Amino acid sequence: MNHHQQNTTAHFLIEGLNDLGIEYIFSNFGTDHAPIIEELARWDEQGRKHPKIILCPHENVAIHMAAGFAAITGRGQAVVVHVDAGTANAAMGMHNMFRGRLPVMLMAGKAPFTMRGELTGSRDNYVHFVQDPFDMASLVRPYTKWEYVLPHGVVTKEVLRRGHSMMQSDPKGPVYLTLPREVLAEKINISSMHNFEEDRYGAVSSGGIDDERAQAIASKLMSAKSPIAVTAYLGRNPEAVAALEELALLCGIQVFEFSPNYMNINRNSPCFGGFDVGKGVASADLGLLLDVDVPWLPKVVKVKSETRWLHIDVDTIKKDFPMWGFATDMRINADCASVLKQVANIIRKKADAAFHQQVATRIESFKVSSAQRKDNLHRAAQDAGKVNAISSDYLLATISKAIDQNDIVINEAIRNAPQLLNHIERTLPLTLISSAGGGLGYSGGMALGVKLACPQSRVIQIVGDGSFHFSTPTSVYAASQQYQLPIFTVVLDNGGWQAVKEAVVRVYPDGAAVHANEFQARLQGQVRQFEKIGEAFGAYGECVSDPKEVAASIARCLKAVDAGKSAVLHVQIGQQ
Ligand SMILES: Cc1ncc(C[n+]2csc(CCOP(=O)(O)OP(=O)(O)O)c2C)c(N)n1
Ligand SMILES: [Mg+2]
Repeated sequence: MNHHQQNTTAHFLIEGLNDLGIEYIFSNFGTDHAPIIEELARWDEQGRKHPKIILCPHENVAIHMAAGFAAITGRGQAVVVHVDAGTANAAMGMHNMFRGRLPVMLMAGKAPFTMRGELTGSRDNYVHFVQDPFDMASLVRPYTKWEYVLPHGVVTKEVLRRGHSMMQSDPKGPVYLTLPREVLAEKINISSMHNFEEDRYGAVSSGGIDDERAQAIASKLMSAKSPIAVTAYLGRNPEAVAALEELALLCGIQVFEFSPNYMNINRNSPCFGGFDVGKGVASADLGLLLDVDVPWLPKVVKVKSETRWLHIDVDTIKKDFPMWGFATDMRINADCASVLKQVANIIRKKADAAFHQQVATRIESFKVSSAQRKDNLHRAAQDAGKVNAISSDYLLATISKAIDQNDIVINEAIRNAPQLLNHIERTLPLTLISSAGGGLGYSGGMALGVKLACPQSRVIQIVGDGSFHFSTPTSVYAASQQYQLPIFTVVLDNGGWQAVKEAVVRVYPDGAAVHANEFQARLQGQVRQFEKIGEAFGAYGECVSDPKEVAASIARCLKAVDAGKSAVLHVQIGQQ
């Protein structure tokens, strides 16, 4: 090798991303990225393979595409944004990914620091003076596990490996790396660039537990009369779903989900208890909290003091929650799939006929509440509603019938989320995804990222009208068109922010706002045609206001999606 042969830092950045196995760079470029864009052209010219660039007209879509891709695959990708401005636009997505423990490497260029042409990449534009804030990383610091400024090209690959291992280690999450322009343009000797292999520098995963604690959990479960489990994000790992379904059947555990980010248990399992944790808590003598941040609302759900709680979670202490407040009797920081399998193995060996009989009787008793739940849902879905006030129960039950079990639903239905969760039957892991964070406008970008990860599945985004506004939809359908990622968007139009109205009613049930029926939550205007926003970027669009038309509208939209176009269905579910 010629020891004086050189390449730019930007070249090694691309090479380093390749080494990490990064498949996509969701990008929104600016003046800071000139050295990267130049290198990409050189690589293309030489026919060298680099991570695929997905251009996103808005950073909100870039970061949420990475979120959707990571939610399905577990593999964090790169997002490249423009200095502080792009970081600010991506910050809400960073909040969502941080709360969802989703890995992503957000990279922002940094404005050049030289002013007189001292180095390649030196300041040559007005904005280079104004896009250099004192503490750029503070924009996303509350939402990162790690942050760094690339100090010199010679450590590019080591820094990338470090950031990648951080984001992929349990609990996973976002990292932030900033790249000064002169550093990107700097020439580095090839001979000084080292490799940092995954097997020696890679991520650390949580695993199972010692036999003693597994035995303790097993014996508590075997002596419980009415065990329940509450979970929200165990379903990010299909193996954990299978382990939970098996253990629930083995021990007669009734499983509840509260504000789930994933489908955690097959809805057809006799042990699935639904989403009303309060019902389970009322009679439970033993509760398992499995990968859950907020198992219930303490103000609403009263827990009996006699109930014992075992908490198994990738993050038991909730290290990023300043306040948490759920008492547990045994806290185990571990991987749920491994622990549940360990416990099931012990119980299988210990269980006798009497235990199996007791469990069978218990599971039989679940049938009553389960049948009642299904009956209520069936009844609610019978009434299709009126013109301009289509029932969301009916709409979501109709969508459920029209889609396949492999199709993936992204839930941003907000006040209609209970209807979505209850009516859209899911039986397979990773077919229902929601954001763990509170930043609205995630579902469009996430749907695109999910479609990228699962080209064979249909992706259905169900979103409130307010959230659709937040989702930067022109950017969603532009990217959908450019990269042939068809998604089906259903906009639930209730004329604004029902959640905001309900918050006021909860705090001031007899207040002035209730009396005046004014909650500052109506989004009104003579023309509201959400479907046209899709149409403007090549999507198929429809608006439906008559319940009789719902099934046919859905069918036409799905046909368009199957033919390769996105579809936007604007549904009038009635003014709030
Ligand atoms: C970025 C962001 N801004 C504001 C909010 C506050 N917020 C929470 S729910 C909500 C209303 C959402 O409206 P929509 O999607 O139509 O759902 P609906 O409440 O009508 O069911 C708002 C504004 C938020 N969570 N995130
Ligand atoms: Mg709304």
